[in-house]
Amino acid sequence: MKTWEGMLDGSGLRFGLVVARFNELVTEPLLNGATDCLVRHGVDRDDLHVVRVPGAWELPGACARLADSGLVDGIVALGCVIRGATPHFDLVAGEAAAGIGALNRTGRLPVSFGVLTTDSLEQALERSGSKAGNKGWEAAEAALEMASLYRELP
Ligand code: INI
Repeated sequence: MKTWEGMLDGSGLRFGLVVARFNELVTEPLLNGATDCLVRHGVDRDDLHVVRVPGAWELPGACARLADSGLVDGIVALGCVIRGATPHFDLVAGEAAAGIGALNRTGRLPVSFGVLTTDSLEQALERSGSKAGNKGWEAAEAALEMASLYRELP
């Protein structure tokens, strides 16, 4: 039996961190968590490319451009969509998830989903570095494992 799995060794791997400015109170800590994760796992800071976009709606397009650039081996998409009184949440969160999912499914390089979709700012803050951890860190770890896997997988 041959098992294929990625390792959490980032040496020699290059990553894109595509981050939405909307709700930056949340997305900046997500970016810090993702960066910290990658650097602690051996990724060289010079191999990190940060791309900022206005909101989660814009994440898929920027991730697609970065994937096509050849600059990176994996991408972490970071954003935060907080439910409001209108259907806007569903449209923005749905587009971000569908767009990032479609890009990830092509398999050319991994695109992990570090987009929080919450009912309140409090829930988002809990998931960006307080009592529920940091989902930016988790998304970066997933991108790292998958980039390592894709380096090996025929
Ligand atoms: N963008 C977000 O990233 N999070 C949100 O909660 C949000 N809400 O609620 O409106 C949001 N809207 C902006 C959107 O992502 C686009 O930037 C905008 O529609 C311009 O295309």
